[in-house]
Amino acid sequence: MDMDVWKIEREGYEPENTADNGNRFLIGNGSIGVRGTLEEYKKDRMVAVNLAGIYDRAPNQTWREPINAPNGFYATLEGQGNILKHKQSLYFRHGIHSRETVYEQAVLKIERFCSMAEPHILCQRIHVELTGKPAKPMKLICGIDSDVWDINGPHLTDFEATAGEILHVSALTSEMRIPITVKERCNRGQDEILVSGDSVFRVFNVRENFVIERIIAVNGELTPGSYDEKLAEHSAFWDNLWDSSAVKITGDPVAQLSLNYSLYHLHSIAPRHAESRSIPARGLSGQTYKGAVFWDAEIFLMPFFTMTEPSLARKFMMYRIDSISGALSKAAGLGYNGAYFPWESQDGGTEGCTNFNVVDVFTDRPVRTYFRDGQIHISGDIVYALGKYIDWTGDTGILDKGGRDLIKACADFYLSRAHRLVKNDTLEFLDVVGPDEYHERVHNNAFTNRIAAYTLGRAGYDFDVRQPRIRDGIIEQFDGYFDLEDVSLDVIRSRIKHPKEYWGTQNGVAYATQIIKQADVLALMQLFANEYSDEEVRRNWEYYEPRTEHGSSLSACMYALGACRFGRADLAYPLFMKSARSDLDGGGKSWAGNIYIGGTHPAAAGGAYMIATQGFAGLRYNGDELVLNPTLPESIDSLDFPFIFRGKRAYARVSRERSEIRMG
Ligand code: IFM
Repeated sequence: MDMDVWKIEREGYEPENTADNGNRFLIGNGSIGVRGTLEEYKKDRMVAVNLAGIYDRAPNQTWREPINAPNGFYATLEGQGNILKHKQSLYFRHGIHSRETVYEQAVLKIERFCSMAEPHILCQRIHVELTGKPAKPMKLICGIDSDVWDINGPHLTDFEATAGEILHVSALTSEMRIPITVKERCNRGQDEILVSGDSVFRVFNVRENFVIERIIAVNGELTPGSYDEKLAEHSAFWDNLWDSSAVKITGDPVAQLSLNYSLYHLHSIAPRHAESRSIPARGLSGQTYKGAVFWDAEIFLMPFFTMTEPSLARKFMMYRIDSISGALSKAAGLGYNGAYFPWESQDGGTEGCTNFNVVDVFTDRPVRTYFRDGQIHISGDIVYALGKYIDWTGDTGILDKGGRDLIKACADFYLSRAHRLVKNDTLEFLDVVGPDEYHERVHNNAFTNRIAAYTLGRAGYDFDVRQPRIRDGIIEQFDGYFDLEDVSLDVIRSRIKHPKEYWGTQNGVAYATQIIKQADVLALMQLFANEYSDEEVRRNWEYYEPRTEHGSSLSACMYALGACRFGRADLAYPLFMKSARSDLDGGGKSWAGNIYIGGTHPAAAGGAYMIATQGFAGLRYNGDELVLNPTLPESIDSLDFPFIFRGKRAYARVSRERSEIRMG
């Protein structure tokens, strides 16, 4: 039987896999993300109805994080007996989550989705079949449950829970007192209402086979229409998205499923409903990483949206343009000119990154980190993404909407942050952190210097920026990197004393060695691909890859793209699968010291798209024309995908025999 490349399923009731399944089975519509937890779960099983763009700082907490709304999908059976069989599935072509649980006395089937057509609407259908002989009556309790997961909460206060025909829970965020409301209507009258603290439930006495449909509105009004009508609109929305974005892979159904799944995630968290919004590093999978937007959005997500839905890519850029005040004040606060964008950007472009971003597992004390002060590449990453967006779409109009000012402000920041060498009048950047966060406070990180030079150039400034040493064709990641202890990853692992210990900062096991967290020089070579020959990429790949932990999900994609450059699809393929299956397989790094960093990995999903289209198919714009330079893995016979270039629909088809781009 052919494999269904649009569906995942897991058999067995597995509360021990709550965290991974919560990510794996996530549904969302850009405005709301609902973790793939089961309907009867409570906060201890990480239930989250994550709201995009609303942040709060709970009393006595040091940082803001996004809000989880009360859970309108809550449902549980009573009197059903033990579990005999259980299956959880996700039909990701249409973003529909299902569970089917066979109990001793009943079969419970629940289907749910976050409407793509109406971004504040959630829909659920519950089906109970009584299987006892004779059938045993039982209770179904469903409603709005306020017992949801909070990492640094509680974030909601002043609850009101009421029930008439409609269930209604309202609350205010604790810091800014933003109203949060959840309303629910059901197509069938209940036997009883239960108001329990801040939650409200319908209780049904189930005496025969039974189906109910529930429509839930989060921060908005309930809208007319049945479950089936809403499902039809939602599914049609998804079909349109796939028409303009799906990459067809022939010959390798597992690769096809994995890439479909990656693109599903990207679509589910894309802020289509907002004018100027971006995507947080952990998507809408909870409060991890403070719901903040990192460089992930510009470097790893923008390519997918620029190619398939440029109007959305524009919103990402507008988010940075509209939030430049945060970047101006961050630069000013540190004594610099121009715009230094937040490393972890929250609402209005405020910096979410603290100076103590890791908690040491040995002392349980926060450790001073320099991501906030040192990852100055972020401003250049934004300018780079804006430049690429304009080159690809031809949308120069964005320059007049604030893009030009943003580029200039970022260039001004770099000029004031740089040291100018008297000797040869070049600029240096000292005390920075590159993409490899294990080495903080380094000088002249190659990636940072190049992206700063790009920014200065794009702003029309004429300065030389120093590039680090090159030894035997290998670019030194930063000044003095080659002098660090050269040990293998195995040796580093043998030095670890605690499973959750953080490898970076000055006491970390990697700090004084050449072991790096993620692609750094290889990221440089990918972003500025036409400045390096295939042979240079190969040499650097072979040097740095064995020294890379791939401790960030952003790493594999850059190495896969590098391997495609020198024709080694066999090396790229496992890295492609690692990126595409990051949330399917789960088990990635979930701790930075004592801080939980688990959740979904949109950058890896975006990276998988880049590998398929720019790596395997080798699609790029060389300034004059679009070209294809394929490096197909053995298992893949062909790739077909649509994209939009300069406002026009195009299709690429790549096979071993023939490659072509068709416009129109
Ligand atoms: O942006 C990344 C960073 O490069 C590595 N740590 C995780 C961040 C969020 O994904």
